[in-house]
Amino acid sequence: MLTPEEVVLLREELATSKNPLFFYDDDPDGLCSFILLYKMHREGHGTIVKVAPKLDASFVRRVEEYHPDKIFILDMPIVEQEFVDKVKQPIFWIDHHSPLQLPGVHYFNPCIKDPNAYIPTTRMAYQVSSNTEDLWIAAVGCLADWHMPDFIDQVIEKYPYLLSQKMDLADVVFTQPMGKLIRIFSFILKGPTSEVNKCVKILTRIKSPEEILEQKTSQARFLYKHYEKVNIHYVPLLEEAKKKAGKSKLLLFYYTDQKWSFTSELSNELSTLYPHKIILIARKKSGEMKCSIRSQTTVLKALEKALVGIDGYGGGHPQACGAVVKEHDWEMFLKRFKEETK
Ligand SMILES: [Mn+2]
Repeated sequence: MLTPEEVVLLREELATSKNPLFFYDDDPDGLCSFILLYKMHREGHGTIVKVAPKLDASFVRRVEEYHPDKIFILDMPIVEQEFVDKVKQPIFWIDHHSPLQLPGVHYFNPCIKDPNAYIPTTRMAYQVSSNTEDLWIAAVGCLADWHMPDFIDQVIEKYPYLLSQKMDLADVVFTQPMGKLIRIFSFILKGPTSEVNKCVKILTRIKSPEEILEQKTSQARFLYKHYEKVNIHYVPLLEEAKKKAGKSKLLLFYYTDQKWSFTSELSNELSTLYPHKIILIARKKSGEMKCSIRSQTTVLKALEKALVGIDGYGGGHPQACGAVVKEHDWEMFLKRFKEETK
């Protein structure tokens, strides 16, 4: 969690910013962090960081385009020094991946003090915004990042139609209406950029989760339609992946799709269906294998070892991580990964 001093500092910096630019990760935790902070003053712009989980110098263009007075980076595992050096604005980076301290950046990461802390960025953004009207958004961001928020009792009390009682994280995410809301947030981020941006804009104006789930307004209907369009592509892939669950400890599923990335949604859902297996979902795109890995026991170390000397990179959290491996090194990587996870 953020310290009280950090909360005060971030509130002050947001309050005095006339045109903040937010860069955020391409997942519900990133999205919810942005919505919570943006709604405090409704100033500035948000940019989703797609393609790779890092903010590199190619994003300097965005800064030049929007002329922000401050930059806020949310839930991004990597920021490149070149980006920091090229922009003149003060940078505030809130994250919960492996700490990476860069000179010239105001950095907020609970893992610096406690390497085992697991506090999604949304949880910290909610500390800063502390607007109870957005309790449901805070819950979506935390749960989507596989974290049971400390305010779950409030969620049950305020939104019994999302979650009726206390239960396991996996049950909340996959058996309750709350889970559907998480899926909607996740699918809002998929599809053509212009449509995604429109959805995000709409989402900042939605007043309650009920509005979306019951499609009460034309804006909510737009979001729901987008979700359904994406879901049509997801469901058959999940069914196909389930067929790959055999006797082996590893559930490996590949698919090729230029347009739709469902690797993390598939790996999350499969890991709860098959809790004793290591799940490896790989999507082939542009000569690379983009992977999402899940396991109930720690798997990050095995991934790091398997990647040594391989043309690729990866990282993340102990039980949920990702990697990108060049196709020509894939077989070698897979062989090593199997050995490391035996
Ligand atoms: Mn996150």
